Amino acid sequence: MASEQRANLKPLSLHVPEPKFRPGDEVDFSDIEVPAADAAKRPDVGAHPDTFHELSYGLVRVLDENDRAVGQWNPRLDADVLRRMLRNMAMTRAFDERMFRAQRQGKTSFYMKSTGEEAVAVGAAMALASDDMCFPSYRQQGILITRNYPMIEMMNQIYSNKGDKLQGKQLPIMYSSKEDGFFSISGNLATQYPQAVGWAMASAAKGDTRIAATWCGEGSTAEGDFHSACTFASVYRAPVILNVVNNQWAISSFSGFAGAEATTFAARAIGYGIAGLRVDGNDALAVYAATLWAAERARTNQGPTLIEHFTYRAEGHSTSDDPTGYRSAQEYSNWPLGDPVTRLKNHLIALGEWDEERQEAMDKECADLVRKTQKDAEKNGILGHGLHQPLDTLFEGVYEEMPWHLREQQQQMMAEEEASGRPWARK
Ligand SMILES: Cc1ncc(C[n+]2csc(CCOP(=O)(O)OP(=O)(O)O)c2C)c(N)n1
Ligand SMILES: [Mg+2]
Repeated sequence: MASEQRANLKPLSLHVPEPKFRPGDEVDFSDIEVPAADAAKRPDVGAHPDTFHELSYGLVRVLDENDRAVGQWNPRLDADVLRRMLRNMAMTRAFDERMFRAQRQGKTSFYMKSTGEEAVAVGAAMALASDDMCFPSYRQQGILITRNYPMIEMMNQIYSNKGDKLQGKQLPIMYSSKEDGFFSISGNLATQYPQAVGWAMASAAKGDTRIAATWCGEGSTAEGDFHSACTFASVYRAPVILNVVNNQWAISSFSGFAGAEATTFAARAIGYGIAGLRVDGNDALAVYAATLWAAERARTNQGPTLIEHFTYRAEGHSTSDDPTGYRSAQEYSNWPLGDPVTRLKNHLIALGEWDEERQEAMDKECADLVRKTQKDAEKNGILGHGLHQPLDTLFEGVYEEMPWHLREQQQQMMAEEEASGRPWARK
């Protein structure tokens, strides 16, 4: 045996990552470096990819500890735009709260919140052109809200009811809207990455001016799709923004399992020759500024950008998850980058453009609108109100002409249903 032949060497061993804190542990995040808000330099949008080392390991921030917008990345937005940004984030949070509760009330089988990560989707959606194409993961509902997609359509999809445009064929929350440049969400992690790069390449090949943006979680970067997408994006300088939302957790598995102990996710860009930016994901202005920079780079044919949004998943992975079983509750309360909604609110207050009363009124207005919309959506049905789509439509909408073997299966299923006496077979 080889080990006997080399008895003077220590046996090989593997490093198995272990999260620093578990339930009940005292959390100490003092090792997380939070650079000053004005520390990061803003390079020219055409800068060569090999000059992004510092930006891939640092942190692009705009809002400082006194709630002021500072530094080279300050996008200098006017107060109306800031208030719109705040409202989009507050609406996303209100929507999440309500739909989470709807799941707990048994009205839908599944929901996923984006609490604590609202700035990632809203900040980016506001910086992109409204017709740029988004290839999101399941935690960027803020894009649809920012693009004014009707919330009732989202709810109909969550309830898989009569009004669901996807006819109950998708898992709740897996929205899709061609008109709003929102590609169908897929449960198969990271598939949207090569799709976004391919779409961006096609846009360039056709001489179009629209760019693509995609999002995946830090855990999903371990998928092969992430890496092949980066290669294609780099080789062809595809007009695409590759967002990695590092919310520290991938269900119960911590970011270390996707490589966070060794390096940053933004630094993945270095090996591919892509511009890499590591951004404070709880700072809506930093997300906005980084996205605007990357969009200009892409739109001027100067290449893709990989943006890591450093943030924290404040709630469970989904309604099927219970994070108290694997992480300390103190993690979120001690998170050094705070809460994105509170930070933007405090910034507007510091500017003299907002106050607590207006915030309270806005929160109430958002909650009321969500509740009213929910009532309307529920008129189209909820889980447990029977089957909302005719059963035979289960086979439709995939092929223009249904192949013979599916037609045969459809007929067989309908015959079985009719024989069973259940009412579902009736149209
Ligand atoms: C290819 C694939 N592998 C595994 C899963 C199961 N799964 C669903 S979500 C998830 C965690 C993803 O974590 P991350 O990419 O960090 O995104 P987050 O949920 O934190 O936003 C896993 C493992 C899946 N849906 N698809
Ligand atoms: Mg994650």
